[in-house]
Amino acid sequence: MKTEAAMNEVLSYERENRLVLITIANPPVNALSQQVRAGLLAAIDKFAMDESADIAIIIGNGRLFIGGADISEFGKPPLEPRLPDVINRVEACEKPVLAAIHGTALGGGLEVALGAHYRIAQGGAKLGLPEVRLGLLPGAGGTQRLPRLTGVDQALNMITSGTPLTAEQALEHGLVDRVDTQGDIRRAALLFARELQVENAPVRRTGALPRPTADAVLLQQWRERLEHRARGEVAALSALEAVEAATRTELGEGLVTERKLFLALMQTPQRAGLIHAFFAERAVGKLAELRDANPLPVEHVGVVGGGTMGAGIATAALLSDFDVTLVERDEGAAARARDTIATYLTAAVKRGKLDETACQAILEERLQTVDDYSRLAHADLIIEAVFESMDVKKTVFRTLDDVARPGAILATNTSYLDINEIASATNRPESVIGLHFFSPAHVMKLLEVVVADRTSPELVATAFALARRLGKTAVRAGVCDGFIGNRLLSHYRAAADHMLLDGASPYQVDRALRAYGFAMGPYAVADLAGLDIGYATRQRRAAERHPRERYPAWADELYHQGRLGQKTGKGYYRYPEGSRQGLEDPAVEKLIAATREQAGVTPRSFTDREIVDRYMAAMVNEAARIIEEGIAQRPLDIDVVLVHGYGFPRWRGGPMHAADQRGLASILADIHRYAEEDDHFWRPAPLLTQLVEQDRQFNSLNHS
Ligand code: 3H9
Repeated sequence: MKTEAAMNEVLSYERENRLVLITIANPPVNALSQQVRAGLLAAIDKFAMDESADIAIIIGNGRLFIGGADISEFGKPPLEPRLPDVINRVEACEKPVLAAIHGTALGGGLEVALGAHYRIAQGGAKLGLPEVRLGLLPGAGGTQRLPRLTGVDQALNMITSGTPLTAEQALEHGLVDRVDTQGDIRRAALLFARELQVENAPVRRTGALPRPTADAVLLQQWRERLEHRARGEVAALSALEAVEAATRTELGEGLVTERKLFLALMQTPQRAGLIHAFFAERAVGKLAELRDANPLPVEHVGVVGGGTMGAGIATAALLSDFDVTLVERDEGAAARARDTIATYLTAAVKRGKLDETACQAILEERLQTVDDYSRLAHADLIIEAVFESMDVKKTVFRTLDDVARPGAILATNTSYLDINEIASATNRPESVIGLHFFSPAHVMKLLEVVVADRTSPELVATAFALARRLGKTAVRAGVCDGFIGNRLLSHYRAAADHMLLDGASPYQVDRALRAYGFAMGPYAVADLAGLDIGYATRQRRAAERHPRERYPAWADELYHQGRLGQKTGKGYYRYPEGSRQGLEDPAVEKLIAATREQAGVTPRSFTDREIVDRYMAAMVNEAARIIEEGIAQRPLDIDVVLVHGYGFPRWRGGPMHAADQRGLASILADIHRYAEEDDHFWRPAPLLTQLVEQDRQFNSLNHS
């Protein structure tokens, strides 16, 4: 006999042979929305009273168990019932409850499973507590129950990194009782429940397990490790405090501590920043032009040019199972490109991303390195990554136009050149697109998809699909010098150079920006990229330089002295004996002082706060222009570019989100003040002025 009742729209209660299936159906990820929480509470109450039911199974409909609390409810007034109460109710139930996990059980989803008395997971399922990545800690018992099951060290591993375990690892650590390998979680859960029923298995409350033990040394080591890693982020250290509470107090008291810490984190700007970043990453691919466009199939990728960039792109494609043909100008260069790719793949083996056999198979079967363009005749997508020169690129595109099959996608990896002009070298400009990878291309997650005037929507859709397959985040950009990222970089870097001209040291600028949360300061970045790049850019723009532009002459001098950064052991910093950790160098400060003298500047001091304010104001002002011109469609696109490609602290959400948090009026006031000294560089963007006048935020443009 089978009875079924809907508790509400997202939760059903189904009874069969004294077993109950409580099914959550809240697509797309079965998030624990108010309706799900209310339904689950009602279902457990019903089960508790149901005299014809012995065991309940909580299971998710669709492709996963539960993706966690409903993030879209965060920052809004809390809605009853609260998740911790629902989970306590599950645990307190007098009859056994089994959690049946497939796909993923994340955050509050895993906490529901921890509140159940037994757990079964489907092979390959992922179980994790990723709350710290959202600036939170597990706030529905996870910090108290997980260490009781796995021990403190493993629980801290999971909670402070947010990295999930596979079902198989979860079994090893005692987090689940059984792993099903047959691929039918519902059936496996019913079988498991039947066994429990036959055995008359008791309820088994995780919260009733003995307090986990941890010696002071272990906790102290964790604290030091997390403080070292935190770089301004607070969530992981708070999570440690909650887990420490689990080692000292009984469950009830531990849950109170956890709740207090969770609510405190909920109020932080970091939580708001990280959740903004989470939704922005998912919104970047939602573009009006993609609504009716289908991606074209891509299996065979051609790459032109086997330097660092071309080899990196080829490696990224090979690691994502594409067939790759790389063309170089002669046999020797083709062989060198193969060696570079082999080195990158070997490094991937060392990092555990690839096994040795797969690496050999890739090199033998899926990679062709040739010196003959005609070998690209069957490629679905060809990415050009040759020297940054319009003439060279046009020659390459003319050749590609001759050899590529009709309908093939012709992409350029240029980082600033006019893609409309490149496309004009072909008879098929609608098939030309910019795919701006970041170096090293097989590691960096950002891909700027640069859409030229004639690029077809199918190409844009294909570029986004390609990025997904490569494990990268794609952001749409329009054509201009530097697109989104490099155009912004040259502007905020100029603001930093102006501060150097006025008296700041590059080391103070780097320190101030690292303290703000950047992965690296701009001068350490310049050393990493190579000072020849900045020099070439200044040369390229020399003809259009405005007489009022303040010029960093010391940077040219560094170049002429052969101080090209890390690769020559000296740049802004010194790198003794191949070290990657730079040391400050008084010789550089002397060069800068000489430029100041020549420019007749009396040096003044800067506070770290002013350095950050000026740097951010320059970034935000130029970003507003980029949006106005339609180069970026929304502020969130800029946030994603800066976070994924330029080391901007993710916990600040991105520069546009950070600007909203700080207040646009105050940034505009700063710009007006800076303009009193230099009204050439500091011209307020009309969009920024308009938003301030209308008392609006950048975020208001994300939803339009
Ligand atoms: C938590 O649990 C706190 C508790 O400890 C305590 C509470 C008291 N809520 O990523 P996708 C949306 S904190 C609302 O493309 P996938 C997402 O925005 C939470 N919405 O799919 C997207 O919407 P749209 C801890 C969510 O298959 C759609 O679902 N949990 C949530 O590539 C599809 O998402 C996490 O941090 C959510 N929780 O990956 C897990 N999750 O279609 C966060 C997703 O409109 N989620 N959406 O763009 C994930 O990591 C991935 O979404 C997941 C699926 C792996 C689940």
